[in-house]
Amino acid sequence: MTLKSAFISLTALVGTAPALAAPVVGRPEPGAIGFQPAATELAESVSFVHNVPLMIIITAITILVLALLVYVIVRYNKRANPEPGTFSHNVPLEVAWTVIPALILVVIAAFTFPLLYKIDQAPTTMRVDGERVPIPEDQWLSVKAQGNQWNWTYAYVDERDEEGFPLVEFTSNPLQTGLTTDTTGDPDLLYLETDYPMVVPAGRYIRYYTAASDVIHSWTVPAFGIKTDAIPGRLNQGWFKVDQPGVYYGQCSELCGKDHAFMPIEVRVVPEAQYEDWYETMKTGDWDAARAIVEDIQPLGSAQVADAAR
Ligand SMILES: [Cu+2]
Repeated sequence: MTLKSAFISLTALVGTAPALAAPVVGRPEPGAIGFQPAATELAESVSFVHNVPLMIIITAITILVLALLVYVIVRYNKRANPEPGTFSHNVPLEVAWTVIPALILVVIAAFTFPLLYKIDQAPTTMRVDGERVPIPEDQWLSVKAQGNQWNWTYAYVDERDEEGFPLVEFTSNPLQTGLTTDTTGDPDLLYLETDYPMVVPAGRYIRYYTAASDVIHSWTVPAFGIKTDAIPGRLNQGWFKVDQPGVYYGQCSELCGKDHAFMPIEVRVVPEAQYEDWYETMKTGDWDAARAIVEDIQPLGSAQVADAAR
């Protein structure tokens, strides 16, 4: 937590923050280190693998190598050891320094392979009242994020017209052009805010597809723990579920040309009713009215909180 976010939490505690302000929960903080706070189960798993097993292993390796170096420097320098040994090769040692690193990789794989599988394969069951039940198809929402030089087009593909075109499809442009003279938007969120953000309901399973119209891009939201290459002519997919409403920011994460740094991803996670409101307004074609609907993010009702927690 940075000083600034500590200050924000503090002002929220004493009640000076406006009641309906959009909670920003996923964004890079100046001076922060480590991952952004996890907003999904996937991001929690990614943070755990990084912070616990990998951190323990890398710390142990670093300490061992440092200790060996210090030992060699002290014990075998020219003064302490004027007559150096003339042997070469030590079979047991060479076998050990080949086999032990291989075993360490196997241990790392035991953590990372299941995680890769979990990220890749959408879940089929969910927990309701402590029991695992199949996820009903209506719990899923499909959104396609198409990368373009240099913005994203979002298509809500579950509902389509007779010709197969999605009823809601729009392009999300950065508010900031990246020029130093451009003072549009919140200076703390430079390059991250968009005109028409992606909007999804809290607590629902989101299946996202991603592709590109020109070069390779990458659809990435750090707080969700997802990063999927958007490739022309190929449809990649992934999934996420966010229980906490808020605004989550990401950026294209594949070098894609001169404005690569200016194709932000803004995802507004809102309660179900607010989402429906936004979606119906988008269908009428009045994008600005729809944008206004998700400007302030409503808090979850108590029933929804219970729902989201399961
Ligand atoms: Cu890109």
